[in-house]
Formats: sequence, C-alpha cells, structure tokens
Amino acid sequence: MKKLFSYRLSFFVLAIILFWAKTYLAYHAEFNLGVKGPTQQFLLVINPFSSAIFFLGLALFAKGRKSAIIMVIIDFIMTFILYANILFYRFFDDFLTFPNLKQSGNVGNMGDGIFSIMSGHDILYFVDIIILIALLVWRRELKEFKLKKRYTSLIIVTGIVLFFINLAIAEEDRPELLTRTFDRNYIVKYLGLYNYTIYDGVQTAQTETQRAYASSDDLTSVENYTSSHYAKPDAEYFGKAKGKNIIKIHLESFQSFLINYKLDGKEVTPFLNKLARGGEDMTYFDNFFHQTGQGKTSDAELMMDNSLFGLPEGSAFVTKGENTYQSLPAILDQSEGYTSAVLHGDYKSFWNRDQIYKHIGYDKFFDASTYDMSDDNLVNMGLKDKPFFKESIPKLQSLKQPFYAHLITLTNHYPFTLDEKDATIEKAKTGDATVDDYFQTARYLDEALEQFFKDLKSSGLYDNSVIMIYGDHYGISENHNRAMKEILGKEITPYQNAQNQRVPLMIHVPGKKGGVNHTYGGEMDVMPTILHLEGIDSKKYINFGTDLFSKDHDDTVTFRNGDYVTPKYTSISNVVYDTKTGKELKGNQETKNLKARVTEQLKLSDSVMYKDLLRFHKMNDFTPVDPSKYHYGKEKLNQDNK
Ligand code: GP9
Ligand code: MN
Repeated sequence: MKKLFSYRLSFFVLAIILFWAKTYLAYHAEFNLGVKGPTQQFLLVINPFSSAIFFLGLALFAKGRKSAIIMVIIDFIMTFILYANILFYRFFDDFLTFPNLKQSGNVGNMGDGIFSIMSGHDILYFVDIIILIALLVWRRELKEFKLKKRYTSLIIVTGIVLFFINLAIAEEDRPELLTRTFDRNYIVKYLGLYNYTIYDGVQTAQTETQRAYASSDDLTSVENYTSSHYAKPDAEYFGKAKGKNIIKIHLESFQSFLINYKLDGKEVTPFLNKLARGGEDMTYFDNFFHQTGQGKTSDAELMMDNSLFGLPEGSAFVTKGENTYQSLPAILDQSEGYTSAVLHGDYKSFWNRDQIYKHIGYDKFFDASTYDMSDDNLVNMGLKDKPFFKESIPKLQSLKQPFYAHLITLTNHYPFTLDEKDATIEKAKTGDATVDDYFQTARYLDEALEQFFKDLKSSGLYDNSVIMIYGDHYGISENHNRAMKEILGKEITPYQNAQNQRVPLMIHVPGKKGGVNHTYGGEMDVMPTILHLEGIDSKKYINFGTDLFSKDHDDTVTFRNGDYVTPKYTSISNVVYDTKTGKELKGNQETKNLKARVTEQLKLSDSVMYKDLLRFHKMNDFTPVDPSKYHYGKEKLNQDNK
C-alpha cells in the first residue's frame, strides 16, 4: 500500500490536488458566483473534486507512462475550458455557452481584446500542468505504473458518487436546479464549471437535432392555424397608442386574489385596488390568467412579447435562447421606430436574459450591474422594488422616444422576505410562513408602484405613455392549500386552484376611459393587443393569442399543461366544471372540441419553438433580428443610450 501510494498513485493524487486548487482559486478570484451560506461554500469546495477524480481517473485505465500522458492531456483540456471561461467572464460577465462559440456577436467581439484581458498571473492556471510534465519527464518510476481495472473502476465510481452527493445537496438547497435551469451562474455555483459545460453541451446537442430535421413545410400547419384563429382589431382601439411610449410593469408573483383583499380589515394593496376600480383611467382585466410553466417569469416574458407558449419542460428562454423570434420590440422598432429596453434588479444571466434579449431585439438591458446594489438596497434575490423604480426613472428618461420599456420587479418573490423596517402591514396568521409573508411583500410592491406613478408624472413621461401592469404567475403554490383555505374562506379544490391562477392585467391608454373589463384571456393575448393598439395589424405574425379588445377574441385560456378555462367551462385533468359555480359537469361535444383545440394550439406552438420555425417565416417588411448587433455591457449602456 505504501509503495502504491509512493509512486503509483501519487501522480494522480497530485494532479487532483493541483487541479482542485486552481479551480477553487478561479471560483473566488475570477467569478462572481454569489455564494451564500455554509451549504453553498461546501459545494464549491467539493465540486472540483468529483470532476477531477472522474475525468483524470479515466487516464488510469491506461498503463505506465501512457497513463500519465493521457492524464496531462485531460488536465490540459479541462484547464482550457476553465481558462476560456475565465477570459469570457472577464469580458462578458458570464459563462461561455456552446452557442456562444458560433456567434460572431460574442466570442468574435472579443477579437484582439482577448490579449488585453489576459494577465500575468494567469500563468498560475497552468503551473500544475508544467509540474506534471516535469514529473513525467523526470520520474522514471511512472514507467512501471499499472493499476488493476478494479481499482480504477472504484476511483471512477467514487467520482460519480461524489457528483450525486453534490447534486442531491444542490437540489435540496435549490429545488429544480436542472429542470428549470434558472441561471448559468447557479449551475456553476452548485455543480461546478465542468459539469456545467457538459450540461450545456447536452442541451445544445438536443436543440441542434430538433432544428436539423425541420423544414419550411412544418410552418404551413402553423400558419393555417394562426390565420384562421386571427381576431381583427376593434376600430375603437386600433392605433390608439400609436407613437406613445409603452411602460410595461411586471409584478412578480402577484395574484389577482390580492386585489381588494382585506387582511384584518385592512386593504393589502390600496394603490392597485384604486387602479382596478378604473383609477388613472386603467382598464382592469379581472378574468386574466397567467399561462406559465416551469419557466415562470421567463415564460411570462416570452408569451407577452411573442404570443408563443413556453415549453412543456424547462425554460424556453434558456433552451431556445438562440431561436429566431419576431417579437414585439423588434416589430415596434421596425414599423414605428421604437427604442426598447428591459430594466431589472437582478443580474443579466438569470433566465439567460442576456442572450435571448438579443434575439428578441431589445436595444438596452439595464440589469443589476447598472443599479446601486449596496447592501441596504437588497433583499432576497436582488434589488428592492422601491430603489429599483426610483433609479429606473432617469434610465427611462435617457431612452430615445417613443420607447417600449419592460420593468421587472423582484421583491414579491418567494419566500417573500422583507426587512422589518419595510413592512407596513401585519403578516397574515395562518401559521404557513410563505402565505403569511406574502401580504407584506405585496404591500411593499404596491407602495413602490404608487411612488413610481408619482415619479412618472413629475418626470413628464406619464402623459405620453401607455402603462401596462401584469402579474407574471402565482406566488402561492398548491403546497399551501391549507393556509389558502383560511385566507379565501373556501376549500382549494382543483377547480378553485385553477380560478386562483388569475393575475391582474391593467392597461392605461392616454385619452381612453378606464374601468373593469371581464373578458377572459391570458398572457398569450397581450402581443396582438399591443400591436393593434399601435395600429399594426397582427394578421401576418405568428401569434397564438388574440387581441383582448377584439370582438373575435378567443376567450379560451389555455394552460401550459393542457387544462383550460373559458367563461363557461373549467377543464382540469379532463374533469369539466362550470366556471361560474364550480359544479362538476358531464363533458359534452363542446368541451371535447375545446380540449382538442387547446391541445392543437400547444402542439403547434411547441413545434415553432422546438424546430425554430420562425426562421422560415419571411415577411416583406420585417428584417430578421441580428443578435450580433446588441451588446449589454455596462459601459455600452452608459456611453450610448440610443
Ligand atoms: C429573476 C426573477 C425571478 O431575475 O425574474 O424569476 P422567477 O423565479 O419568478 O421565475
Ligand atoms: Mn416571477
């Protein structure tokens, strides 16, 4: 045993230790991973080990000097991946993806700049390889190296077991880490850079295969569906927002049951309640539903800007970030000369935003790096909504008008944490912390919004702007049915749960009277609605939703899982209920047809997304978006606010 360790395995052990050390060093010195708490610290320590043991261990299947040479080569390849990411991160503040490699807009952009971001101390990342090569040359004993296959397999299995332990702890800390794929940063933080690279490779390969087998013929059935499903504009609304700024405010996890809800006799969201009564000439859609799937916020964004569904699994923002889109910001730019911007108090890589926004055609992306992120301004996932809105005003003023601005709030996000000093309403008292805390963050958001309206007015932006407010998805999941029963005073049956998926949609168009609109609709309907308000006919676009103001509007709300709600029927897991009373009904021909249509709609939207079909959809007056033209570096934003 002693002998074995003295020279047979020592090369391997040394390689692992050195490799671990430089990876760990890079995690701290190069990347801004936002590691919090002992679990995440621990994972950061162990994840380079599992990769190193597994990959370097593969070399042990060979014998003698050959084994050591292969080990050095594997080490070099992994170091190359590490170093490429280090350089890319220094430039773009993000990790490399395989699609990045073929995009001239990214890696190509680095060009000569690549040398300017290299630094003298980078040699540290290669020192271990130099040491190993020196040993390879000088240590003659390596020639005799031979390890029984049994032991090699044991080493490989150890690497795999370590990986699964790592994954289990990560999933515990961050459920659905891999299925929902929130953020590259998170995958690296939890599973390490090398596992992230493999993960990204597998995803890219899947996407590429789906794309490769598609042709323009696949678009025909989609076009047949969308043109027969088209709802023509209503003359009373068509063009009423032409040339006006559009300020779209995304209320994080905000459900409609909060509107007019009283907790211990106190209104939770007095400002939004005022708007829902038609204050500020808002039209409030009280039968509007979110239609998101696992992509949550990102699905909501995708639907609102594209009228395409998110995917049955994962987030389309992440896995279909390289697709061709014909999105609202690009159409508004090309038809009406709009500038577009996203403003958000989280970092740009979350939900792959920094990539997909370039394909959607957002001119500017003001992410957390452009806001004051000092400790006092932060809670939970990022910037608090009050400073967020405050700092957003000058950013909006800096945009060339007319603009389309998308502001994404954050504080009302699970687990609804709030500093005591920011709380202005008591918590609820159901004993379920998630539900109890929800009311405080919702109130905070309401106050932030009220102030934002005041600031919009004093900045002069209000008068010439359409303001749209919407809730992105539920805040309280079905895991909290017991507490929600107390809150709503009724059992949360499957029927009731579907009704609870209502989120507010409010639209203020200057010159138009406000009030409550009871039309049934969902996030998929927003894009055609805005197009028509802008005086752009939605007919030629591939939109799966329909204009909410149109007389032909389709009031069947399709949920991502194939369930649906109409003013008459609510169908959940193939059980049909009366939408008004909640009574279970016998299915009939009408509900069968509805189910078939909903299934067809989802299937066609999925084929657009999986096969990237919009690349075949040519229009005379629309130039495909060129993602390489968009750059969201911090400096760029400051220098040239288009
Ligand atoms: C993160 C934020 C939250 O930037 O938009 O996303 P969610 O977890 O709600 O999908
Ligand atoms: Mn969200």
